[in-house]
Amino acid sequence: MASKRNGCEGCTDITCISSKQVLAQDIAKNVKTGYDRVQARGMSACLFGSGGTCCRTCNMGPCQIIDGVEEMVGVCGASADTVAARNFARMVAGGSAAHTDHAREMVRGFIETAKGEGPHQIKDVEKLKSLAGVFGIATEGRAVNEIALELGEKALAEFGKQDNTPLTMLKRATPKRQALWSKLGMAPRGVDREIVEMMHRTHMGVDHEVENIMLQASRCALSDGWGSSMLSTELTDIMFGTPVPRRAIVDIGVLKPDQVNVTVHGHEPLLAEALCLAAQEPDMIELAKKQGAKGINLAGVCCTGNEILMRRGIPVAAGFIQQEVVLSTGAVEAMVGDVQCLMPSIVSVAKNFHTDIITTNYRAMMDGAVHIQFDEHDPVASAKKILTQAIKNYKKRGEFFIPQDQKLDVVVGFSHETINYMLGGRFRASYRPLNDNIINGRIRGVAAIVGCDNFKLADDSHVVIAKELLKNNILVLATGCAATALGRAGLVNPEAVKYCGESLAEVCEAVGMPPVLHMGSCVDNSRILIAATEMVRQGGLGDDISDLPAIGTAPLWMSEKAVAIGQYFVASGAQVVFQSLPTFGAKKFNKYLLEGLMGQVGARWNVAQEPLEIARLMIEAIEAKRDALGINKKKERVLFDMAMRRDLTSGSGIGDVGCTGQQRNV
Ligand code: NFS
Repeated sequence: MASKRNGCEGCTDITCISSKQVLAQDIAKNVKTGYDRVQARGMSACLFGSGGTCCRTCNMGPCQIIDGVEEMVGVCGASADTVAARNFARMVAGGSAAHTDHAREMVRGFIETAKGEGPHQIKDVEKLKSLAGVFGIATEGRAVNEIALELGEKALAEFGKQDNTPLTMLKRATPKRQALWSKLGMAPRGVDREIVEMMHRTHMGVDHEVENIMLQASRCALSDGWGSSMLSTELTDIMFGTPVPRRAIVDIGVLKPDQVNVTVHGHEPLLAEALCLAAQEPDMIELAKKQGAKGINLAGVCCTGNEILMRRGIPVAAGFIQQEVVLSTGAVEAMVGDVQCLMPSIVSVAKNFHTDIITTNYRAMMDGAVHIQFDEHDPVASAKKILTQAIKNYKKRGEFFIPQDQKLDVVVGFSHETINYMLGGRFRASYRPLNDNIINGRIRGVAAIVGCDNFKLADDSHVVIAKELLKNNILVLATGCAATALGRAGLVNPEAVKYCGESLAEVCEAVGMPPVLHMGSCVDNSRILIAATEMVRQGGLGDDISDLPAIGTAPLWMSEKAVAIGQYFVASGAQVVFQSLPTFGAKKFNKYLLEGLMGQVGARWNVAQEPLEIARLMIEAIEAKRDALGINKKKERVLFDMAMRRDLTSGSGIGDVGCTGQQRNV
């Protein structure tokens, strides 16, 4: 079978080797994937939809609006700008809602843990105390679980907060940013409230002014980035352990021919953690052996994969774009999902094989799937029920194909804390060396490559962008499915220094770190906000995120969550580049996103079509920030001497952290 399953004009080849190999097998010949559906649709995407000017907010329409044509406004008189801004803002609300509902579950799980209920413990006490400090919770002389319970309850209250004071964690931002948010009326008050207000204001007949709609969109997005997502990341770290560098493997080759393969797909780590615990229980292993398997092999898909990869070193089988492909191996006994990014098509793909799709969350059902409700009060028992269903399928496995050589080594686990210690050394954790290397020009700046994959676009886009950035001595941070894609290409690995410019390679080699730092799942983009703020706090790179030589991109975004993330990055002062935005049908609104926001929040959205164009734009933006900071003066290049190397590596680096799968609180 040719690699070009989506051979339509304008579409791209499947570049991912493991996907090509699996889909070329005879056993996959009846499988239809997103690539096939893109091909079947051709390039007939509706211009009103893609330009953002299709309005469905009331039943006088749907109204398809043409900017500048008087008779082509909405029946209510809504202009293209109003409609596009409302649609965009609703995407921000949708994405923020997804992160927020996920985060709420994590906070509830955290409270149960603090009460001593369930199988988990408070693992990172240092981080607990530090976050307790942010919430003004006394820690001196108190029991760990007592502090955790107060923190959990205060965190939960952030969701339903009704007064007009800002969310607690906004105080982690730079003083300048906090002052700006407060001046603009952009500081979020309650997480749920901002989403509700966004939906209200974009209801028919309420807010029609682009800037006012976007003011609330920023507030809503910030309630996600600095509110729910950040809470989720921090409390998950405290409960399951803050990630530390560890070796792991990614790609479809992580499936095992002689074990029960269970792929965990979705987002909330409570399910995945419970499955990890249950899979180690002797009765489950015994059951698997009775069925003729050598054991149980858990592998992640999408962001759940990234969560357990970061904290446990459990392999990731696939990112978003490969969820159907991993099933097409015929080697998966069950794909277990909770919420978000599960394509309904996986049920029909699974029907070609012995595979069960198991849904576990009452919020996310699927026709044709087996539903086993995950009981958060008895997580391991639920997980055992799920695993039992999967194990029973092992004997039914027919012909299968695992691309065994397609598994790439990665070094993951770069939480903000890890970066701090790795660069600064165990005894003087600090971003100072990073700042110094940026100021002296060895590292030109920092770029975040985040977000999804997308069947419409070249699936190697992340890789092309990353290689160009590395070549230009820009350090790359990665999260989400972008991080998985970079891992598949061998870039999340110290050996990837071969792709770096000379000076970045020197720094990475001295520290022993990969030039692409895997920072986790999409909710973990909040780690990037904290890391960026810490860089500012260290000094020498301006007094706000908007001064940093740093920029983000989500080149293959597909989910509303990516739009929420983009908006909270921009509202926090970090520029972003997307491949396209559903806004080009509304000139004034589009201009506001691409230019106007700059004057207001010091950052803006950018759009560039081709991966190399995206990379170039990012490099230019970083160099412009360096110019503005006055650090682009020509300096004699300094090569690392032994003393400098010792200085960089003393008591730090991934070498001494080890990759044993053990948690170590940093
Ligand atoms: Ni993020 Fe994660 Fe992947 Fe996109 Fe979906 S899994 S939360 S939304 S597709 S990166």
